[in-house]
Amino acid sequence: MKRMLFCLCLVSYLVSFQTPANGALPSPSARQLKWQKMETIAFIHFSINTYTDMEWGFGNESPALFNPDRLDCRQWVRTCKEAGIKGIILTAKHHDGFCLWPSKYTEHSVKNAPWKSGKGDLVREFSEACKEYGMEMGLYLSPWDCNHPDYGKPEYITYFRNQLRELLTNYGDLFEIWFDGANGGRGYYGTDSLHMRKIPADYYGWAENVRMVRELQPDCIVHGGDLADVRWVGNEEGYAGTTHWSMMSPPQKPSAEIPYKLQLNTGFADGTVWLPSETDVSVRPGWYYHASEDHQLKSLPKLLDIYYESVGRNSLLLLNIPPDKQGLIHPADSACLLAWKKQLDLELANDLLPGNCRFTSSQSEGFSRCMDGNEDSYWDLKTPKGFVEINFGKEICFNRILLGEYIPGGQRVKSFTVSYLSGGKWKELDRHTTIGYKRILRYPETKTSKIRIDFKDALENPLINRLSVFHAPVITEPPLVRRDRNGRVTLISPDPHSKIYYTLNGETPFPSEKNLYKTPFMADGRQTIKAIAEGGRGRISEVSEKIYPYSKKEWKVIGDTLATDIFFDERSDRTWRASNRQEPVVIDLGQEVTIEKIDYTPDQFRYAHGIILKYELSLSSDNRHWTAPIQGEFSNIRNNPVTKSIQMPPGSTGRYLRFKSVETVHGDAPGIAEMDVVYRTAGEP
Ligand code: FUL
Repeated sequence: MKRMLFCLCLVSYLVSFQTPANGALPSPSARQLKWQKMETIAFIHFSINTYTDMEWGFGNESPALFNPDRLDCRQWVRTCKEAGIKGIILTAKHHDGFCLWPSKYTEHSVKNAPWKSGKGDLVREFSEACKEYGMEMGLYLSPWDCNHPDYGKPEYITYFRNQLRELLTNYGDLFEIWFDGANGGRGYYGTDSLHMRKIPADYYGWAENVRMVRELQPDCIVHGGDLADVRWVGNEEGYAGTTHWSMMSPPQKPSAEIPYKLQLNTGFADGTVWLPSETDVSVRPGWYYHASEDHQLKSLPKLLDIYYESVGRNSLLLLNIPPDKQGLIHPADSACLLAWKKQLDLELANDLLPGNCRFTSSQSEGFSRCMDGNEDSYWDLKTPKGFVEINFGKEICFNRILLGEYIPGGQRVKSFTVSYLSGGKWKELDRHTTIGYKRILRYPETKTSKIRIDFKDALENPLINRLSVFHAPVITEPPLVRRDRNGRVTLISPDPHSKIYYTLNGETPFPSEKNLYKTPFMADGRQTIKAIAEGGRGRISEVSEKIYPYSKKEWKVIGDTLATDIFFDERSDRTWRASNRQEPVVIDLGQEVTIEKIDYTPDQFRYAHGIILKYELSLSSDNRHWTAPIQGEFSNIRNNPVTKSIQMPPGSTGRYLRFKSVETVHGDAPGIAEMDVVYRTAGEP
């Protein structure tokens, strides 16, 4: 729903936009071009949710919770700078309505927080830190406000614009304002009960909101609303489509045929407006910091995938790093970012072109401009089709090709192929569609003396301003550690040629015969399993670690052996689907325990089904007498369908759990890929 609102607004905007008068291709404004060249920017999600362990607050949270004792915006900005990030967007106000600046228009802000005795202004400190480090500053202002009593009424729009004006005028230049499209409807809205407030599609009056931005911050990019400069990429997992146009149009067919997220993820070749995408994704499962996720940061290989599937697919990457309760970026997050930057610099450091290569091309005039390092000069192919053949003069090894279009002339390439010479014959490596601002292709290490790129089709003659070939150092991905309900452990490496070494004593494994993994093995009960993979040429992966506090052998789903098998197998590629929407599942843990939290993992397929949005949960000691059901929602699971936790109140004891889906994201039958229960047994502290 929340994003649908965004898309409906987007469509109304697109319909209002005329094809450029001269029939020329859509192209970026100066503000959009400057933004695109930033390539990688960061989100900072830090607010009252940091202290409630929530993703979406209800608006009734007390400002007294907000008290970061070591808050240091300079540390945030320094960390991002060292990771090569060019701009940072701070959640000045998220959906719960709590303001990180002492707004004149509400008491629900840092004014009434213990932090700096209510004299703090976090947006100011953030602004000063950005200025000190030469970092571009952006702000996130949630239109949805679960705290404000007038939300849903006309009066709220005045309040929203007053706050927008405060942010646009009091904190310096902004490179982007993010008007989030989420609206779950539920909130306290200044009352003493949780209830729903729906709004009409044209509630926010975006024309005036954007006019204010243009007037007060003319160089500021607008994300969201219906007069945006950039679009959402259509997911929060960090990937743009392999076909990715910066142009958008009203849906070619009723959006029911082309899901709107897919439209956002691919764009339209015949799009009538330049609306490049922003790929927003968090370094952790959630957008806010949760201590329970400290061990779930995205791995280096995953972050590299995200870079290549966003910046490397004509999108801009917006990577979220959430500071912890102290107000600091966690050391694990900093280390993760710096390792990512270091590896990327290694992978795209040594361009094999032009070197001593000889080039043959369909249009030799101006060819060298695509390799001169100046993105404002380009090779004009003069015809929609063409080719370039690169002769390295000797055998080389490559695994990356980088291409770019001179986008002030519009995005033109519709399809191209890459081939290499092998055994005296040309072999086609692969076929692609779009290039755009930047396209980076990854290959297995490939040896050849010649590479050929054939431009097969284009909207107009391609204007290529980047061409590079790299031999990136290959990293070895850490192995997956899986243990099924019976304690059978399987270690899996994404690289079938790598060897896996592991330990069960908590020590870091090293390559040795005694640590070598050969086949699945039994390791039930309390276990710490650490594993590494050793790839080609001896490269060692990061360490994978799984800590198992107890056995799950006695766990079962009463009356459903298939569910029993799937819920506890630690496999995200298998999902159990209920036969009907409302039937609860009852899990028997085999003993009376004190439950701390319950983790639900939805279907992990890219186009997932059965994602549970709202649930009811009860506990029992005898499977007859049940506690009053806990009702809750998995906030933001629609766009971020990762493992979500239900934190249980202290002293929640039982042997049986009854878990019932009340509502799913798509209204279909609920699906469960994994259920995990974190508990203490009677004897444990
Ligand atoms: C979504 C929000 O609901 C999330 O909480 C987060 O802020 C993400 C960036 O946008 O719409």
